[in-house]
Amino acid sequence: MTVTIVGSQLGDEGKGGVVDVYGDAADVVVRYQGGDNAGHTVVHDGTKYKLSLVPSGAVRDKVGVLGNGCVVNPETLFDELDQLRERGLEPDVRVAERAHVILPYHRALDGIEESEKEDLAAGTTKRGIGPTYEDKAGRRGVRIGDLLDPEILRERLEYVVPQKKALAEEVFGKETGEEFDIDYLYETYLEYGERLAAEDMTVDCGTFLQERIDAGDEVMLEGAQGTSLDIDHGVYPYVTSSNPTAGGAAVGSGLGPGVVGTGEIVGIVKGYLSRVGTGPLPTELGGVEGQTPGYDPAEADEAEEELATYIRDEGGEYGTVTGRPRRVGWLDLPMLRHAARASSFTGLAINHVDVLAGLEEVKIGVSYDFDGEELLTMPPTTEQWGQCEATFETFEGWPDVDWAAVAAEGYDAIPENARDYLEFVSDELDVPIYAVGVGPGREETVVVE
Ligand code: 2SA
Ligand code: MG
Repeated sequence: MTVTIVGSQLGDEGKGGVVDVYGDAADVVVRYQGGDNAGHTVVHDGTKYKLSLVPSGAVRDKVGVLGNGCVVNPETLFDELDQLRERGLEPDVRVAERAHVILPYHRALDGIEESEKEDLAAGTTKRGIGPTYEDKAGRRGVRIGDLLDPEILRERLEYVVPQKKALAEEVFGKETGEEFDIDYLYETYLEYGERLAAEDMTVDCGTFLQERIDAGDEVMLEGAQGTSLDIDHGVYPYVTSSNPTAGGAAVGSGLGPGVVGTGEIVGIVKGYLSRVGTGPLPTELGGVEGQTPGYDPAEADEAEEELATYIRDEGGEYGTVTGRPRRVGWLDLPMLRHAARASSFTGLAINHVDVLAGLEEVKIGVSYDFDGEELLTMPPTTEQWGQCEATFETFEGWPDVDWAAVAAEGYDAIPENARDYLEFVSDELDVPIYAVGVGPGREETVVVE
């Protein structure tokens, strides 16, 4: 059996606690898309681990797999593994031979393109994710399996590196260094290949996973980012370059849709919205300069700004690296209907219910007004989405309580108004609630029996 975890909004939905709960029951934890643009905090035996690439299960004595749909930066991979080992763990991590390798020129180009694109910049994590997927689609990528074969690696680099160098130097007018040097790349990445081979880390992912399932193992497929950041179903071009939606779990792991589709598919929902970077956001509260399109602080509604700041502070909605404020907004049901359909959610985990506690009233965007027409789901273009005005339904707020005690007691201990809010969302999406997050860790994740 499989359990697939999918972000239903814009990433950062608080997958950690839910991943912890389901990960405990799993034998194998697989990432099926993305790379070191994720940022999962895993708490195990009272210790916090920050991982951006290695699947969370690796800290819990599970087999962690980076599937063929991932883009892998070997430097990050080995740094994270070394860190785990320094803390006394013995992580068992496998990497799909079909997964693509993030090379230093991908990171360099990610930075260069972001600064050139201006208004169209997605505000990427600059980890080289987009440029690596570009090369994958362009059939000029380097795969993990290529690192194991010196001749193939040399051949691939000799073809692609001069193109990348010309792009950086001639199109963008930048000076380049060793990250565009064939010999340097060859030596360095061959060494990574040797280490992968020495530690017996590479697998034929789909076959490996199917064998584990046939032997009775539970497999958790851990999505990163979220539905509205999906390259197909998200708010293009303000998206990541992979498919976080559940179809991506099949394609990116090598398991068939029949396997993924007969398992559970849990949509992770944050009880409100937050967003890093630009693009429309119909249920946004207030705005953030430089991120909210057309935002002018001089014309902002003071009460709304206060509310936004309250939610931002309570939810810790500030960039982990830069500290810059994230944009926040009310829950957006059209966005969630779109997510539930695209991924066939069998259950929901709704997080951060504690963050909204203490507000007098809480709103949900239930539909959009698009030029006089009522829309119940997201329109296909981002420009249309930008013209949508949210129609809200208002709910009575709930008090701030001892959430640890609530978590210990179970679902019925959640304040009644919060349960009304949660059940409204579940009814509208026609998907049952499997879990409710009332704090960051697994202890604060209420599993609905
Ligand atoms: P990139 O670097 O090419 O993927 O950036 C493209 C856009 O995608 C956004 N992005 C994210 N937004 C929120 N959370 C992200 N990752 C989570 C984290 C992990 C998760 O906590 O870091 O949710 O699983 C994430 N990754 C990419 C980015 O801001 C650009 O708008
Ligand atoms: Mg995060």
